Amino acid sequence: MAKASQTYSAGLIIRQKEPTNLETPFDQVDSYLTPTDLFYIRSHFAAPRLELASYQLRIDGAVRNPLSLSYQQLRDMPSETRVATLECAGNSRVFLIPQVAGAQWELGAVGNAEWTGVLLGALLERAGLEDDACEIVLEGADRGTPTEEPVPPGPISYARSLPRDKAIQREVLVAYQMNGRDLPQEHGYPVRAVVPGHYGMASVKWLTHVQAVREPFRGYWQTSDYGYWDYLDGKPVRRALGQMKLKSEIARPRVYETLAPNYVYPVFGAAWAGETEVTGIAVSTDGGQTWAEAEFLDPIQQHAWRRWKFDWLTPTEPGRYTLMARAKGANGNVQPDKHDPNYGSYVINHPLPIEVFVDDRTNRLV
Ligand SMILES: Nc1nc2c(c(=O)[nH]1)N[C@H]1C(S)=C(S)[C@@H](COP(=O)(O)O)O[C@H]1N2
Ligand SMILES: [Mo]
Repeated sequence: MAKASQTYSAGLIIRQKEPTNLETPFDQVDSYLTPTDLFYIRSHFAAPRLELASYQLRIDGAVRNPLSLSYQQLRDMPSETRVATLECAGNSRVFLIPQVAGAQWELGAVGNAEWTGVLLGALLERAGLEDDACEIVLEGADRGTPTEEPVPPGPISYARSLPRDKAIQREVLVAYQMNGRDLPQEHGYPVRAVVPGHYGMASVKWLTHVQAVREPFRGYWQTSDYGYWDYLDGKPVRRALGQMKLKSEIARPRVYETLAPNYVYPVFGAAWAGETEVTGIAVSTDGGQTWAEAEFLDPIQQHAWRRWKFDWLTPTEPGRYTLMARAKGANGNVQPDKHDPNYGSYVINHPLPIEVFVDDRTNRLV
């Protein structure tokens, strides 16, 4: 019999109480799949309560046969399962100097889960996607008035579009399960999109409407919010965030942890990328002056993170040390040295400094 005091999850960190924005304590990450009750939650509005009996997924717009499917009809379609890492585009924002507005995520607005559902591409095929449809708009049932300028005149629902080419890829799911169980309320029950390789904002929760459109969707969450500056013939243009960038994070030691001198500490972390593969991890324990290779604990699997470890013989000299990890991708990319200001308060994928203390306490009376 389970003891009453048995603990299953270390719990989440509150970044915002209402709407619910909760962070994974990243130093608690161990397993390849993030347990559902440790998986971060990022919501712009209160979670809507959808009833299974009345749930309908509408698929319309630039399609030959608009259709509406019940929950049971979705469940009766062939299912697919994918492992995918979701990272919020604002993850690690707390590391930016000077501080920027928005939820002050540290390392834990990221997780890796197994998702089960039907292919978005199969639904679009059934609906007869028109040749001139360029994007697919995914809309959730949650509504409210967003806060970032420019603010729309009234309440709107959460909606994001995907380029047609991405939407029909076999990794993109209309999912009803997470880690082998029905989606929890806060993760989009009963049905959500899962867009592997893209930042979390693309994976629309409480999905009720899929609309094919003939011109690019310019909605709030691709313009006011979740946008960045790109350059076209040298001129800055606004674009919507999409693919996740290469990134590695150190889970242990945690920030400002104190370690004993002269022993082997297993530095542990995870690394992921958007559409490419993570092929190498370099770790520095001296603030980026020298680097050594870490060892992967997981094989390459596209769209999923790879955990890694590095055995660090801690210095004999007490003091403050800065650890950093830098991932390399199959396309030859490495993480940039600094945050790119074109991304504003998003895409914080430079090697994050994890400061720790080495202290010999054996001769202290504590
Ligand atoms: N309908 C809806 N879908 C949404 C959001 C939302 O506020 N409403 N937040 C998005 C963002 S910004 C992220 S990072 C992911 C987080 O998914 P999770 O809460 O299951 O971790 O959901 C995305 N899908
Ligand atoms: Mo996000």
